[in-house]
Amino acid sequence: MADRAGHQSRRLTSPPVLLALLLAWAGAAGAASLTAAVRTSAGAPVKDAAIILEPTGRTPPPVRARATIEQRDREFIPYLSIVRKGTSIEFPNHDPVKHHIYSFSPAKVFEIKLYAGKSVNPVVFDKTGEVVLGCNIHDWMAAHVLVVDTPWFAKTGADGLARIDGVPAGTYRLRLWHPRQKVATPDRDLSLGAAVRRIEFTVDLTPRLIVPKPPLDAGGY
Ligand SMILES: [Cu+2]
Repeated sequence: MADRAGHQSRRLTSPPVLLALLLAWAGAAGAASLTAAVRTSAGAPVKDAAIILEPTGRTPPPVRARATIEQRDREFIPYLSIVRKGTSIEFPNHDPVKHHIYSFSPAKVFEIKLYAGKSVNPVVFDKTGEVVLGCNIHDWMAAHVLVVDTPWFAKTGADGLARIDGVPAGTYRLRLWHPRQKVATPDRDLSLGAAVRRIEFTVDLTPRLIVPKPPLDAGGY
């Protein structure tokens, strides 16, 4: 009896153990990584390029995400935010002066009138697309929000590199977007397996408009 019970108990427990092992293996084997290297045609690394992987099949359900765009030294930080559709963004003002921020972009029209400190309510970015932010008081202030419908995205650093990890194996449409790209980059279809894929892009940019900031105490704003 004892043998039979032991045998039965082994038979009962082995399938879940096997399943767990199988899932662990599939998880490890199924997670792909993508590295994108973005340069200008002259070979300079391109910072703030958005790299987006959109699954051709099912998109994972959105989660309630939050993001922050600060105002510091009369600039928006960061210059580019990539967020998933439905993300709430807060706009804390760390400056000793007020800001009045706005967007007229179709993907999100809003304004937060003259305020200091914490902004009143977070703004929910509920449509995909490109949003340009400005400030009514400080003309040189500019920032960009790219709203996407996928959890797999990254932006390039000063070295022109971006990496996306933990992507399930499958087929994707790879997009590149930069706020100042001269020409739109065509999307690429690619299939990701377990290995790290490296993709290179060449993107030429219009120069960033630099408007000198008046000293804080001279203009008083
Ligand atoms: Cu401002």
